[in-house]
Amino acid sequence: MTAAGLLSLTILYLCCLARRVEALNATATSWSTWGPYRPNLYFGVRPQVPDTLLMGLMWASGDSRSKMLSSLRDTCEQDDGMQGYGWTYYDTRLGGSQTIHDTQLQIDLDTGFIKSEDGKSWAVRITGTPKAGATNVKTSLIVHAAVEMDEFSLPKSLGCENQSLRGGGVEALCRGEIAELGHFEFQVVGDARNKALHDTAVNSVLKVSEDEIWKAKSVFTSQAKAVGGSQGQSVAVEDKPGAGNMHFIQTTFEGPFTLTLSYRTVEVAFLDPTAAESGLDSLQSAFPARADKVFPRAAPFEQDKYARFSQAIISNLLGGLGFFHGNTLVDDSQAPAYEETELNFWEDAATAMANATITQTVPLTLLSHTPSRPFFPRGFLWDEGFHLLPVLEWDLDLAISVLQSWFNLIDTDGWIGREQILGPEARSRVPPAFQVQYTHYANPPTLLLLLPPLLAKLTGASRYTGHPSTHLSTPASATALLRDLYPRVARHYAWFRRTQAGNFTSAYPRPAGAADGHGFRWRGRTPQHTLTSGLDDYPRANPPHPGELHLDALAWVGAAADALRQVAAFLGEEGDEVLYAGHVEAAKKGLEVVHWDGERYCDATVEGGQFARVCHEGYLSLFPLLLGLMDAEHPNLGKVLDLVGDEARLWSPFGLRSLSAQDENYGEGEDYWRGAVWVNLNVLAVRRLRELGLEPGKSSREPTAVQKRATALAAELRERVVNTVFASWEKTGFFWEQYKDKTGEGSHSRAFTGWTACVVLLLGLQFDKTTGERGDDATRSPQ
Ligand code: 6A9
Repeated sequence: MTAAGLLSLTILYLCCLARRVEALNATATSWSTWGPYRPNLYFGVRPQVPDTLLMGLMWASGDSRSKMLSSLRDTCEQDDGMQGYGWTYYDTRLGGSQTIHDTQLQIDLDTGFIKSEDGKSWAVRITGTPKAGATNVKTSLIVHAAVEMDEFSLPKSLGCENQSLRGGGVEALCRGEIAELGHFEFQVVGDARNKALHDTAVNSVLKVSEDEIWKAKSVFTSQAKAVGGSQGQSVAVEDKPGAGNMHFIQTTFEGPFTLTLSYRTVEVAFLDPTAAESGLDSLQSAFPARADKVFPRAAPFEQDKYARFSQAIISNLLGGLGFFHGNTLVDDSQAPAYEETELNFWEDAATAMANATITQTVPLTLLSHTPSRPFFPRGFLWDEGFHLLPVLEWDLDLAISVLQSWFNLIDTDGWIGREQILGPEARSRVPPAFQVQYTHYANPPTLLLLLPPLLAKLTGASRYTGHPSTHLSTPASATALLRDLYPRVARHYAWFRRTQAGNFTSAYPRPAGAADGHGFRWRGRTPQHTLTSGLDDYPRANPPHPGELHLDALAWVGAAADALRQVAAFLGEEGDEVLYAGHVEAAKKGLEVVHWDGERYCDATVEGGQFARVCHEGYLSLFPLLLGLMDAEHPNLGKVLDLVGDEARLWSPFGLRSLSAQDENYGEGEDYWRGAVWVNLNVLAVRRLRELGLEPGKSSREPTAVQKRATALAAELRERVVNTVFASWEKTGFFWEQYKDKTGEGSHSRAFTGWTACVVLLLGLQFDKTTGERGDDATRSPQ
């Protein structure tokens, strides 16, 4: 070995050692350590610790070995015959209960997860209830557990032994040790009433490699196939307990059953089946009152069915929280074509992309809610800003730790990837063409917009009835938090302005008075898509032009600047406060000079050498309103409200349409953002219209006519949107990605409890509809 080689080995060793020590110091657990943070699985548990213990539950028909192998349920899938699944009550801090209606296998499953306050123990109680009328229902349950090797392949241990007490008692016991978790144990405990068909089998698979560790189903299936037919009719796979890094504990039942999986670090006791059961019972009975307190319901949504609705929404939003760890694919080639300055820039960019070197980043970590467990079980930047709106009400600590996790991903340039596909497990759900993130691509900065409401909660300026914040309740700690976040968010904002700037050189004709800071442009568009804007197929200038200016990009800059202005003011950063206030004014000026065509707000482009506006009425036209850049006295407000309330354009029986029914593109092509009702932006619309109605008038105390209209629209829109999501949930058992403007039916992805969950924020809004005057808000802060 060369001296250099020896040296680098030594360095590697020393840094392992340093890592190891750091990890040992970090064994402190808290309520947040463990949870069902693998939302892509029907039930999967892991700690918020990288390279660690991954656990989960699979189930299948217990009729025969071949049926078992062909019906194995593991990852949430669209088409495996579930008639609804989800959390009926769930709190990230405490636990909750998920019901799974497996119509194909004729069984209802319940996974009740509960954890101790110190985070050192938890249990999941799995109950199976055959569907009414179904006889001889045999179900095979497979608990799986695996330890990851850490990045230096340091040994981690896990061993299981079969206790095999049929019909009750402990069925299996596993022990292990991982630096971050210390010594731990978990056990599977049966119930005396269970009719177990075979002895519980503990099946160990030795040395499953790093890229297999998360594939419980495929590892199990190939293992089962490898041991082959020697087992005859037996459903259980091979009974071979022992040390290994992946274990399966399988039990097959006939009829109803209960099985409890309990975990503990060895210094505390197990949550045994009795403790788990009573803990879950008290969680369940306390949950409705808590949900009602945080999300009060006002007329006409007082009935109990809306209470169950709001509980299901918040539970499933929270139940979609995932902890992700792994590398991601990035194109940071900064190819000249990515400047997008030439005509046909998207073709040049595509060529450059095809030739670019893709980098695998170092492993990154993210704690994030997810748009949908079966479809999009990973982090999406602008979605998370919506997810955190209800979470901010529910649990401030949780919202803060998610925000911190996202802001930690902001790189030294200020960039943050739009879609976080970390590690092979997350990657396995995304076609290769969509895996790579580009360092010149942006996405709406919704997370920045959360800072003012967060600040208001931290300082007590706005009402907070969620979990009492445990360590941020003093002004000093609020300041410390914002001081910590501020440089990163400011960097991200500066990155956005710099990289998504519109071109105001003499190269393109611009309206008089338009200058730098008055216009921005999403990079990464093609004739059909502007994925970076979040409004994928919303119609824009066609063909695209390097001189384009996008209305929403400018509105996001203006709103983000206003958010930063408020943080700067709180922190006493006067210079920054003035700077950001100037950016807000510039954005407002740009809206009028560049984007207003006399009737509506539009995109702008260059056409035949001339400045031209591109007007497709829809959500895009509403951004100045939605993002708080128009006040009640704004001269264009009346026309914007005309558009909102026009049945022939945006106003549908089920909420605001994404694209006007009169637009030539309405319902055309992919028909994604071309008419369907999206809940996230409808919620912003209700909230903003309502605020406009409540704004104190400059000249009189009475609301103006336009304010009364805003209030009336808000009140009516609120009811329509809630009714739409509710009716569809009641009928299908699912929340949906979007709703059809013609029928109100849910469409695209189901089990979409991402931003659709924001509907819960509408339940408590009160309006006095008889007078059209200012209403009161059950969720408003005391003045
Ligand atoms: C592509 C296909 C299984 C599209 O909710 C996440 C995003 C939003 O941010 C965006 O505004 N959704 C909206 O227009 C879903 C996008 C999913 C892209 C995945 C790969 C995977 O097929």
